[in-house]
Amino acid sequence: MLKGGFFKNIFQKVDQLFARPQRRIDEDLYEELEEAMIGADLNVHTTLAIIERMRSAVREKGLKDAEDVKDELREALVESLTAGDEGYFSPMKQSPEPPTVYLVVGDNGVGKTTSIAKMAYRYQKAGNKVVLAAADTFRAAAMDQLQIWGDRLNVDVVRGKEGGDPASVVYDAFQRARAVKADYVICDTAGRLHTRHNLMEELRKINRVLMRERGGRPADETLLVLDATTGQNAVSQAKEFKLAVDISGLILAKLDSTAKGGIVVTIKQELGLPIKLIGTGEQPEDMEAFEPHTFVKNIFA
Ligand SMILES: Nc1nc2c(ncn2[C@@H]2O[C@H](COP(=O)(O)OP(=O)(O)OP(=O)(O)O)[C@@H](O)[C@H]2O)c(=O)[nH]1
Ligand SMILES: [Mg+2]
Repeated sequence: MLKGGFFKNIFQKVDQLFARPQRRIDEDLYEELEEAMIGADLNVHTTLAIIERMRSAVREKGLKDAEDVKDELREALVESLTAGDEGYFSPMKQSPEPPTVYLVVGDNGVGKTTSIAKMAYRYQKAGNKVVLAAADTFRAAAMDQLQIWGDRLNVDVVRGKEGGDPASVVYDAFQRARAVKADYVICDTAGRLHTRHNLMEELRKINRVLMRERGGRPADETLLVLDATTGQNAVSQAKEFKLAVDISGLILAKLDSTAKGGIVVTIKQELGLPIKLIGTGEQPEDMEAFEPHTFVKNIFA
């Protein structure tokens, strides 16, 4: 279920333009809309296309009411999120035989560990057994943080030594999961190493170890976490990760903390990577599967 309220901010400036009393459909409205949409991190290309679509709808359907234009905007947003790519929204892949393995990657501070805790909470609540791999061996504090979540949620955490080999932590977690017949292994990874090159090499090595252990099968999903509050920077990060590792989907964290919800559309347009989950707060239950219709419905209060 969607938490009421948090989406309200996301497109607030755009929404407010329609809410003014006696709002007329005129050049001012289009101009203010354009500015507000771009201000909400919707990319320029999409913004202009949507405004153009509004203009023709107003002409062809003889729309008079600003509320009707808002309906056009809603439809256009849903279409930009769903069009052109049948496989864009797909459920999380499962392994034909347990455990299913998810690798969670992303820059430091974006929300990896918290998102993993939320996933663990979700799967466990649905009756699954989960093992977490604290493979961010670069920082002891990072492993501690996952451990704290594990203790709080009563989920098994497999950890290594500080400075140890992350791939061997993933290996150990996988073996543990097999031994205890767990359904999921979710692996936390480092957000920062001495060099970017090392980080990408490490992620590739983790997948090589998984493939060796799983008869050629890498992680079922390699999920890149992006911080929704960082806008275009998140898009650049994704492009960089995408070049180095095979990202299968995105977790968009901190959507509750931004007024720039247009980033969701920009991600689809510029990256083509499906948003699988969205983060809506700091608590374990603050995560939703991403669904375009519900999302668009909710960004307008
Ligand atoms: N409001 C909000 N805060 C979030 C969300 N997800 C994560 N955070 C917060 O963002 C901060 C960083 O989250 P972490 O999960 O530690 O991020 P990380 O990617 O594991 O960071 P490193 O391990 O340092 O690379 C924490 O204060 C989290 O509580 C979210 O969806 N909403
Ligand atoms: Mg972390």
